[in-house]
Amino acid sequence: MPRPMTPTITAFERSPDRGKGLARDTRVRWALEEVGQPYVVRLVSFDAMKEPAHRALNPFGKIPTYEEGDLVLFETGAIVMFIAEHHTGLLPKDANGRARAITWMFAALNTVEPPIFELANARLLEGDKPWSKERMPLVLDRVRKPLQQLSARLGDADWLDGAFSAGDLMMVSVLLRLRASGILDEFPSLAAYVARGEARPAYQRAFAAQQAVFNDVEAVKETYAAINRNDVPGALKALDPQIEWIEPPDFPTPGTYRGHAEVTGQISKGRGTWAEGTCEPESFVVAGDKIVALLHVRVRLKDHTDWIDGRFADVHTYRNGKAVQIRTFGKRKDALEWVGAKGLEAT
Ligand code: GTB
Repeated sequence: MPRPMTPTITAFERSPDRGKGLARDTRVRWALEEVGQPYVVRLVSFDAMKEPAHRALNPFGKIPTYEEGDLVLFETGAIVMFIAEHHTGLLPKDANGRARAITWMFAALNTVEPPIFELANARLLEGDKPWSKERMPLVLDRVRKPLQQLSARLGDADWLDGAFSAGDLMMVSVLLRLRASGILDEFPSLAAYVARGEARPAYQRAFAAQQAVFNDVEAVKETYAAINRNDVPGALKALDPQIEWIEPPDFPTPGTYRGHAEVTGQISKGRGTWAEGTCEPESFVVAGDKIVALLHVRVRLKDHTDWIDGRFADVHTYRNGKAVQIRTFGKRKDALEWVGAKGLEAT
């Protein structure tokens, strides 16, 4: 059963893996998908993560975080465990089975992930050090050892302890980080185990959602960048031919515009009133297929000397990589409420 208050998680505004699902919000999304809990995602930039507002949620300045009403959680282990404990589907009903599933979550995070994390550091951050080459066999050895032991324990079972659990969700998420290295393929039973995890519909939805964020948010940014440089064809690139743009009465070009031709007229007319200035997205909130762009407009209109400085929001609905609707809201709060992200207006 979904919880009465929609939880909000945080994720990278622009994931360094470009949507390959390796950032840790994917495991939280997966858990939420497994239990059928809708959620909202607030995207944060690397800079915003280090600001006091984000550190109040996670003192270490990292994603993901989880907010539900007054509750704020960080650490994916704690978040996935909270989700598993408050819904059915990720932990067995019997007390010992639950404790064993939780044991596997800890094993994933405490035993299997640290050497994998160390390998990533050795390659990405220390690859150019004079001692890096000499140290690498030792680092690889530390990755392979727990994998051999895990593979021996899994044997030919589908999951680690009976039915799929939060323990498997965490273990598969951790092992997935190894795929690019080729090490996973040295352990065919673990590679098959990971493939079983990835084949789960809930994983597929979680993966698609984080990938869509990467692609679609970049497209939304490009829409505003094109408008700012007065490149109307550029602004249309991410808009579906059947686009519908709804602008409220108190805006410069109020009305509903359908299709590229009408939207071209709308953008050209609105943008044509500017002498100079910009309309920039400050941050993004994602709810399902809806991306809320929280906008800051600062423009000087033609024949005016004063500047208009305001904040509002556009909600872009994305389907198959294109915006099918853009709905403009004068108040950010109304846009967030409209997508079901009530309570986020203060951020
Ligand atoms: N122990 C914490 C948890 O499990 O929640 C660790 C959280 C964490 O490391 N978060 C990372 C982060 O916020 C993102 S997941 N980093 C930003 C920073 O430290 O400034 C780690 C991650 C990042 C990128 C990739 N990638 O691009 O492939 C994969 C994994």
